[in-house]
Amino acid sequence: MFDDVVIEDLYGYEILDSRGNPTIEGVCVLSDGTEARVAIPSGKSVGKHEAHELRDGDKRYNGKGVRNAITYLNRDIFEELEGLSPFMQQEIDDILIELDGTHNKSRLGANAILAASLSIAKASALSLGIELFEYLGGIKKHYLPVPFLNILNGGEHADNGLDIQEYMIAPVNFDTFSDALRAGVEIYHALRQILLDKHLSIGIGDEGGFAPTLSSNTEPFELIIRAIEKAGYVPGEDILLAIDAAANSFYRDGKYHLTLEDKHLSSEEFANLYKEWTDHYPLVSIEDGMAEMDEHGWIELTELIGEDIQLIGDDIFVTQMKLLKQGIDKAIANGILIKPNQVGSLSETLETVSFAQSNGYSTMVSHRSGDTCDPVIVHIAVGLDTLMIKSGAPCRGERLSKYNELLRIEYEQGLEYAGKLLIE
Ligand code: 2PG
Ligand code: MG
Repeated sequence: MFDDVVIEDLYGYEILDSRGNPTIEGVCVLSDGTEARVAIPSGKSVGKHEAHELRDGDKRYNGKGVRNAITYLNRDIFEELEGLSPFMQQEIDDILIELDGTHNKSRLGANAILAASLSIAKASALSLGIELFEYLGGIKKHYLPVPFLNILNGGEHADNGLDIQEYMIAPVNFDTFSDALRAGVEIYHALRQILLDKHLSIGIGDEGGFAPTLSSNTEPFELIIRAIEKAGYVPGEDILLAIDAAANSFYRDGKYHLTLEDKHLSSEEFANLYKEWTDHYPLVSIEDGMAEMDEHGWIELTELIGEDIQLIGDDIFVTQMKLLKQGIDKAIANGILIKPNQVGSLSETLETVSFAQSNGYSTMVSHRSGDTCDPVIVHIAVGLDTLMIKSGAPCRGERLSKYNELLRIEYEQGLEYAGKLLIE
């Protein structure tokens, strides 16, 4: 009977993301009446090799309109896919890549291509009456991922002068996802009270974490550890710490410029500073510890602490298998961040995840700093058992939509929580 179901319509329109910038909401309609929508997120601290996000560059929205990308979706992409079965994702994505014809999806736009790719997958799952994570991951056992909650924002996501972009807590020592998330929320609220008591700002950054003006890049660790204890949990046991340094943003002329502390460090010095941090604090995961152009620094950092600490490559791998492979060959990092819009199609995202997993690299699915309330990334994390997800703080609708989708999946499907797997 599925032979009869075909793609009947594919179109998009402009909606706004969490920063008030236009983005594509894509719709796929199947011949059996199924309709699925997806919304495409957008990053601020972007890697050089990310797939191209097509923006109009005219007067509307300061050049950020996406009408051209939508025209490509409604016209070129739809013409190519109309009448095809939606259940052949790989073939569909291959067609899209070929139709675009560039190495970085710059002709049609990765935003247009991903809108087609994801909405077709979502419609397929809906049409079959199964969850998207089941459609993507099959019938094997699935886990609810550990949420890495970015409760203190800095870098390009705030204007508080912190050089490090994200300070995250990972509630691991819990039996269920909902208990883990609750602990994260309690700690977030405890941190708010601590900041208030110290007369520091409780204003928030792009990802919902607080963005107070502080005096050093390690002060957030102290504050967060106090918040963990205030909420009644044990740092390093119940709750682990993680950062995304997003080091691209303060790497210039071969040095890492920690402006807040007036430190200007070589790769080696910076790697040693990370080592100090991991020795002093329950910091177990560092994302983009080195800049993407500083391969040598990456190799050095991996050599120094890669045995004990999770080192996640975001800007350096940009969810692309080819770049990950090069990194693995050079012994760079031991984990990868997964953002579908960095590569621009679902099949390529899945390919990168399974390549990472089969090479022993850990995988963390991620939102973008400009996001929408679409929780689609949750299904990639659950379906492919990445065991980790980051979607900002438990604050702001577009961040919570992912955590709430995980709560729904837990309630309806009763999946096991991955927390204890990570610390075993
Ligand atoms: C990151 C992301 C998400 P952006 O650097 O990991 O947190 O930020 O979307 O701005 O690239
Ligand atoms: Mg990052």
